[in-house]
Amino acid sequence: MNTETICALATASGGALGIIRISGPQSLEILSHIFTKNLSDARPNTIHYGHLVEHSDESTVVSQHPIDEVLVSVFRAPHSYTGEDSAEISCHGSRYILNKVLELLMHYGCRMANPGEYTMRAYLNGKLDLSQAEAVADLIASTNQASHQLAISQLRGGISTELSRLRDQLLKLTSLLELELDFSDHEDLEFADRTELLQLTNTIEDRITTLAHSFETGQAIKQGIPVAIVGKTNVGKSTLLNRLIREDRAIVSNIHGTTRDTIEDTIDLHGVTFRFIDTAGIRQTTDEIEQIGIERTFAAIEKARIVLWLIDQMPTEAEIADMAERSKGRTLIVVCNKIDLESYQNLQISIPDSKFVRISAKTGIGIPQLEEVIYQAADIPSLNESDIIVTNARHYDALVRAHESLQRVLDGMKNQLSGDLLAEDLRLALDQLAEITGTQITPNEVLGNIFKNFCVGK
Ligand SMILES: Nc1nc2c(ncn2[C@@H]2O[C@H](COP(=O)(O)OP(=O)(O)OP(=O)(O)O)[C@@H](O)[C@H]2O)c(=O)[nH]1
Ligand SMILES: [Mg+2]
Repeated sequence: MNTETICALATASGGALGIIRISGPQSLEILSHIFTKNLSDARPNTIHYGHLVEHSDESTVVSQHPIDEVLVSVFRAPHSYTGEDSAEISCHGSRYILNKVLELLMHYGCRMANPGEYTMRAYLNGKLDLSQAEAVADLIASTNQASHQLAISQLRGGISTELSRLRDQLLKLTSLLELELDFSDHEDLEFADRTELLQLTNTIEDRITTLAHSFETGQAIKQGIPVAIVGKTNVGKSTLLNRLIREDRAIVSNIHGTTRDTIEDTIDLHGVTFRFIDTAGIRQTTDEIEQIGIERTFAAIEKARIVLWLIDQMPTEAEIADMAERSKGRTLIVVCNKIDLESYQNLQISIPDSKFVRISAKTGIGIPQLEEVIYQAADIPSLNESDIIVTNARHYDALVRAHESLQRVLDGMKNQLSGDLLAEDLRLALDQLAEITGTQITPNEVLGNIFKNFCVGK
């Protein structure tokens, strides 16, 4: 248990209200110094109306300066967010008031909280496991339905439950192997059936592989799916970007080479965020700056998951081959633009493994269809509440290592390795999975890395 009492502003400045959080053993005593009511014996889960006041001179008879009219919520250990005695003061959102209150709380013995310190205390006090603590930060950062759903599911223990299931299976495996060891002196005894062991190991390995693979989807959902809009100059790339994001973001003109640098903006399609990147048009040029812009276009293709290749005339075989090569590993969508003009209406092109859509970026014809094709191309599985998707790089890393350990177990089984050698790798896999939920002692350095990215007050 922490002996220090911490305080911090939990809300962003500029709102009508500001909430200050206090947590630690002295919370209610310290708060009582500046509140018109003594809260030292306040019952848990109660809300108290009163005034925050400043005492001008504590040695003489009370001279109180009112600071604000507030509500104080009182929580008691262990039934609070942090697991400690704590309180939340709802003040008016004035920067002056909030600073004043923090200053007074510190005067009476609070310390300013570090980023994520409330959640770290919740973890250390066993209120949350580590993956749930991380989900708190994801929840606050979630910007769309899908990332919100993943964060909520993780916060509610989705990953933790799944991992504890895997852990049980690994423990069963370990005990079967140990059984084999215990009886290995008795040659006439039937040992644990290795085919059964192999099956169980395969099942666990499969599940870990699936979880690790889900990280790609998790990343896409969390960070937005990058979609590069590329093509020759003047085909209407910037017009399309503006149309998709419903805003005049990029400069549009009939001068070739208008866009020099990449321009990025996002929209949500069916609750998933897509990051559209408008790029400099591809052409031969001696202009040094334009050349750099075109290099960035190629870099944008490399980073993209979906490539929209905009055309307004039939590309040559060489151009098709070049684009197919550059967009390898990504979904290529060939978008024929300007179909509002008669001369552009009959363009047809077919490239293996790519999709074809006809639009007019200028008038909006075909845009809903294009959005649908883009959404399908992202191949985001429709998420059920029970789906476990890994969104955290630390979790992914631990899963990959656990997978390697299990792979060694499998190889060992195939090579008739002895049980004690196998058990060693099994134990390693168990430890690696435990890192995710932090059920084992987590080094301070790791904790520091996790919580430093939280906001103060969380
Ligand atoms: N008729 C018609 N004109 C279009 C359409 N889309 C774009 N344009 C016109 O084509 C010209 C070029 O559009 P931009 O969006 O600037 O083209 P771009 O591909 O971004 O060009 P660069 O930035 O130079 O590579 C502008 O005059 C647009 O108004 C369309 O669907 N129909
Ligand atoms: Mg442009």
